[in-house]
Amino acid sequence: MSRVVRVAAAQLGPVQREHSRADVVDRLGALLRAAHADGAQLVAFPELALTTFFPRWWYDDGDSALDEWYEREMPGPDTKPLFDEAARLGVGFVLGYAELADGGRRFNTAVLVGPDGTEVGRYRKIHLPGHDEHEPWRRFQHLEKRYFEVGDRGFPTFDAFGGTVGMLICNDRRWPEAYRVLGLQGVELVCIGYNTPVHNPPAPEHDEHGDFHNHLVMQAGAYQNGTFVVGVAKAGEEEGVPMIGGTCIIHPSGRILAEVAGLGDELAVADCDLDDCTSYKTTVFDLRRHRVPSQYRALVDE
Ligand code: CDV
Repeated sequence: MSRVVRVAAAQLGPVQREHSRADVVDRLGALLRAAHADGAQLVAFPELALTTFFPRWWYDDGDSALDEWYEREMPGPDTKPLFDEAARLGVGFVLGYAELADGGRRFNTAVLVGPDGTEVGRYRKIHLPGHDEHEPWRRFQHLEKRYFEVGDRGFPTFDAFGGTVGMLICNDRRWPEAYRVLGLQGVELVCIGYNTPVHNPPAPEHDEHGDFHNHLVMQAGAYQNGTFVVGVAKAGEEEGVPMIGGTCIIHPSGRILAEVAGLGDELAVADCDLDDCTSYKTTVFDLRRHRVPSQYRALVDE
């Protein structure tokens, strides 16, 4: 039986502060319909897709304005139309959002939804970049360490779309361990949403390499674990902060199969034959045969 999954990486252009959830869900719906018209079975949306990237602003403790950026339920009243539309079309999707969970816990989350519109599983971001105190010297803040807890579910994989699917979120993509934990579970398709400013305040000397580093880490993660990788940006100038694009779909060879051209709402679509993972997983990256975990203690010792 063929294991070809037609995947659409659905890049979002900027979402400004004044844009409502309903505005954004309309845009996501339009991308979903365009992807379906192109034959896609799975549509991947970016990290924190429903709002502007709010960790760029400082909020005092207890400021209720912060809570407005989070979803208390998924789907909720604003996102239900997207779930309904996806189920009507029979298309699955991955959506990044800020999750306000039981007990007031806050996570940067991605949900995987099947073609029937029900949740397959979710992932809570583990590598939270930035800082947790106000740093006024920065042109903009990056307060993920303050506004989110480290994900508490590890790096799960899910049986879906005829294969083994995992998710990472933005900064996770720079860490080889994240892909490897998924690789050890036989992952065949990894969806990664991101919001990456062009300017990195602590290391402006990296700014000129932003697009290169984005593809470098995702292409390496794909090849070294014999998996497809779908990288999806929220791109363009958001609230005065330019963010990179580079949304793409990467083959287990590490080569880019499809890539968007611009920084707006745009699709990259590719047929991902999950059986293409096999020759990598059974030869050079046969992880069980060739890894030497007894020599890797430094990876997990504090
Ligand atoms: N949203 C992110 O995780 N962004 C980081 C930036 C801050 C470097 C990234 O790794 O792209």
